[in-house]
This record gives sequence, structure tokens and C-alpha cells, in this order.
Amino acid sequence: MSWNVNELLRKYLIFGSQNCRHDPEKVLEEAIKGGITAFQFREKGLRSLEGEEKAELGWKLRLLCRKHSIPFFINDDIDLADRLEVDGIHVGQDDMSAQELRKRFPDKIIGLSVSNDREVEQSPIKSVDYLGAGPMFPTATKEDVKPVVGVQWIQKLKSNYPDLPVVGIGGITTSNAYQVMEAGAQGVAVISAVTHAHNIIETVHKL
Ligand code: TZP
Ligand code: MG
Repeated sequence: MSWNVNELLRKYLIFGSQNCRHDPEKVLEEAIKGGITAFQFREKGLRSLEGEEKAELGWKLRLLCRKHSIPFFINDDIDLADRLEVDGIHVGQDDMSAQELRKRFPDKIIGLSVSNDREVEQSPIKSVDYLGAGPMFPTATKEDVKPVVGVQWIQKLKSNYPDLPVVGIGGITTSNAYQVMEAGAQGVAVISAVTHAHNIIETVHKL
């Protein structure tokens, strides 16, 4: 399957079991019904699964995405990338370099998190397919979160790299997602707005 990166970023749901208040498979099913355009399995931090348990949940979520033609990303875990037959890999600043990833996975979509100008300048931008930029707004979801950059930073990124797809992340909700889109992002990446929603389908609709 070949994906259009600009389009898949529009409603990019990220989570691991640690983010879910209900069965993760149910959460993902509802979100798919609501219209997410991509999913990233990010099983990490407090109360997250490890080893085989992580791989087993990952495979269930992977199959759900395949069934509904939703691109499936793994966060960081290079060892699981092949096993889960991922469409893409998302890495942060402290993970395997995007250049090395590109060599190892020439056909997969590669995303990189950036949080400030220095990180962008030091990143091998040419090796990545999209940037995850943030945090856009304050968030309690990530433990080691960097200072808020705000939606204005999207405008700057898009004027410096007009052809590079950008998705905003961090503290995005149904009330502020439009600000990220108006700033020029291709989409919004969310965790808690969806995983903690009372009505997941309606929430995804509104993003
Ligand atoms: N990277 C930057 S902020 C963040 C990540 C993974 C957490 C986003 O979670 P939420 O609940 O959408 O603010
Ligand atoms: Mg990381």
C-alpha cells in the first residue's frame, strides 16, 4: 500500500494501553469509525506493557488498522517494526537517527518529533517524510515534555520547509485543533482528546 503523507496526517491518533480507560482495541475501533487517518502505537511510560504483551497488543491493533486501511506506525521500537509489519516509524530526538532509519527501512514512512528551531537545524530533514511539531499547547500526557512552542511555530516551519508535511501535537482538543490547521499544519496528532473522550466517534469527527 502506498500512502499520501499529507492526507494521512489529518487526524493522527496516537496511544498505548497506558493512555486508555477502556479496552485499547475498542478505543481504536471507535476512533476508526470516527474517521482517524493514521494510528501510532506508542506503548511507553508509566503502566505500559513490555515484551511479548506489548507485541501482542501491537499486533491486534495492527490488524485492526489493516482491516480498515489505516496506516499503522510504531513509536521508536525498531525491533517491532518488522514484526508488526508497520507502514511507518516515528522517532524522537533521542532515538535512532532518521538517516540510519532510512537506510534500514527504505520503504517505510519516517516521522520525526521536533520541539524547537535548534532540533530542526540539527535534524536530517531530507531523510524524513514528516515532522511532528510540538507541544502546541500544554499537555499532561507526556512525562518529559518540552516547552510549549505554540501554533505560530507551525507557520514558521511551513515557510522554511513548504514541501515538508507537518503535524501538530500536544494538548490538541476539539476546541483548539482549528488553530493548528489554520497555522498551516497538514493535521493534528492527539492522544488524550480521543482516548479520554466520552464519545470517541463524535470527538474524532470534530477534530
Ligand atoms: N509528544 C509531544 S506532546 C505529546 C507527545 C507524544 C503528548 C500528546 O498527548 P495529548 O494528550 O494529545 O496532549
Ligand atoms: Mg522516542
